[in-house]
Amino acid sequence: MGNQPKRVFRKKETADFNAGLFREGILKGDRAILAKAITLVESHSAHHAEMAQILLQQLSDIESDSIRIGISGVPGAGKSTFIEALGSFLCSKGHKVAVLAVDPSSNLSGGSILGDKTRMEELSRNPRAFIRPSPTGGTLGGVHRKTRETITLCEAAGYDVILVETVGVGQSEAAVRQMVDFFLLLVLTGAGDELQGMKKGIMELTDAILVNKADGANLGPARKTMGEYNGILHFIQPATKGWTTKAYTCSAATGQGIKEFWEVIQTFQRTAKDSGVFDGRRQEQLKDWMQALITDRLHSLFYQSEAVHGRLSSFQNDVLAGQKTAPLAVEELFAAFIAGIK
Ligand SMILES: Nc1nc2c(ncn2[C@@H]2O[C@H](COP(=O)(O)OP(=O)(O)O)[C@@H](O)[C@H]2O)c(=O)[nH]1
Ligand SMILES: [Mg+2]
Repeated sequence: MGNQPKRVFRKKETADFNAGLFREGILKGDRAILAKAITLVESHSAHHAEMAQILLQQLSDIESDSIRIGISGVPGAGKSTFIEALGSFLCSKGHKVAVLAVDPSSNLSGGSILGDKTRMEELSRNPRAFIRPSPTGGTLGGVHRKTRETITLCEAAGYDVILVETVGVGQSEAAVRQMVDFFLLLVLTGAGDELQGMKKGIMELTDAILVNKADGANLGPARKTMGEYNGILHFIQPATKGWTTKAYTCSAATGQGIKEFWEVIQTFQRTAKDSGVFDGRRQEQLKDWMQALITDRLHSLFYQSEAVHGRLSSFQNDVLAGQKTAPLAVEELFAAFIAGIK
């Protein structure tokens, strides 16, 4: 088996692409094959994208009893340390844990989770864990799509806890909320200051707020902060119907509160499954995903069209020069676009 994965990928790619072999490898939990499949999903080549779609289609019948958890928080909140602690705990309980990242800024930084691998040293060596840095390049929409497909691949490979980390910038949080069952916000003490700057919108996305670094001299302040968050959460519409978003404390460094947090997740999963909210959300997410794909597709079809390309800048100039109104310019552009695709 050891040599197979390399051969699958090195051969002349399209004609010989053996989705069946990939499927088999993934179902066996072969990490090398899983990594290669993710590389296909993340690739910018249309050709690889096509191969990825064939494979995803072949995996669409795989059932998975997974939980997808989004984890957000400002840099320094302790996300990586927390994922290391939670991930290692879950692996020891027999779970298989995949850690993915959505980081639109990684185009520039080269992927923050990479540097973080040192903070996830134990987890990255654990045979039950799989850590994948954020795909680089492309728009947030593109990164979103790739991460969604990567989740599918990881679940097919038997990973039943999917942790999706994101940096605390508004847009990526909303994108991650769209692909997870449970959304966690990690915060630090000093809620007073932080809450002022924190957008209510982010709190509306969360299913739990964890005040991290509740250890040593910080234990008291962390508990106080938890109380403050709980006070505010009273006035905020919960992210999940039938679930009350609450604040808790933990120490990712000592492991205190990690087991209790997992119990919260399990209660959430049970409650949301019993009420139908869990499956309902996943269905909604599939619909949204499809909608996003259509929008993406239309967008690129429009801007890549010769008819649009050839006219866009002169129409823009006309509008700027006051020779055409913006709506008229758009009307004419669309007329040209539609004529071009007929
Ligand atoms: N005392 C304490 N320090 C922590 C805890 N969690 C993380 N840290 C430290 O906080 C810093 C930032 O943590 P990191 O996991 O890299 O945060 P991230 O940027 O959100 O991924 C590191 O120096 C960690 O060692 C904790 O529970 N207690
Ligand atoms: Mg980090």
